[in-house]
Amino acid sequence: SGKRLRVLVDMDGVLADFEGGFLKKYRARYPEDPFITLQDRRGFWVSTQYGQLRSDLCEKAISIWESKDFFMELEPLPGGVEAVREMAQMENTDVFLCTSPINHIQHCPYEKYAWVEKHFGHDFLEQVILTRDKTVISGDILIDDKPDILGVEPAPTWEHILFTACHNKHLSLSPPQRRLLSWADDWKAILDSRRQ
Ligand code: DGP
Repeated sequence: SGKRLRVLVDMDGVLADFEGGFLKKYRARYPEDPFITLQDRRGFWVSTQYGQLRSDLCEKAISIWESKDFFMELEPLPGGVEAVREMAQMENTDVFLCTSPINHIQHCPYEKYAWVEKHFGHDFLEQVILTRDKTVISGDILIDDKPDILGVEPAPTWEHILFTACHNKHLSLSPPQRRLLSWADDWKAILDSRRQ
């Protein structure tokens, strides 16, 4: 029990169901158009795969997450809010929510804060970090569903733990990269493995 452990937790795809929320609203808005089931999702960028399905679907996909209330109304993923609350209560442990807002700034940044206030309470707003470059944020662990987290810092301080999502579950990781399969998986053991 030496220094404090700092854990960075991503929001979309880790705490908030971006993929499920997207598909539901896409199908409601474009009922005549083809869609990609969550089982068939591949690659982090939703708009890329929709654009490959049919070129006009790229911008239709983008229109969904650029809409008002999209981020605010995302459902929590199972066990995530509870796990982060518990993590934040642990001794010698600091938790921050580290998330990249989309570049369409109208709704997303506000709604990400509002989502945190709704599900964690007002005080937890202190823990929010909005950044487009997670490599410049220091921490011991980053739990994130994006396979490649790149930025200007070539040697980030954190170990990236890949949180399993529909789009990354088929990827084979190059060792020593580790996964958290879900919030039912042993996240406490991963934290303990990084404690001094
Ligand atoms: P993060 O999960 O913090 O790395 O943020 C990435 C954001 O990008 C998240 O809100 C999901 C969103 N996203 C997913 N697919 C696409 C896409 O094809 N284009 C854009 N611009 N954003 C996407």
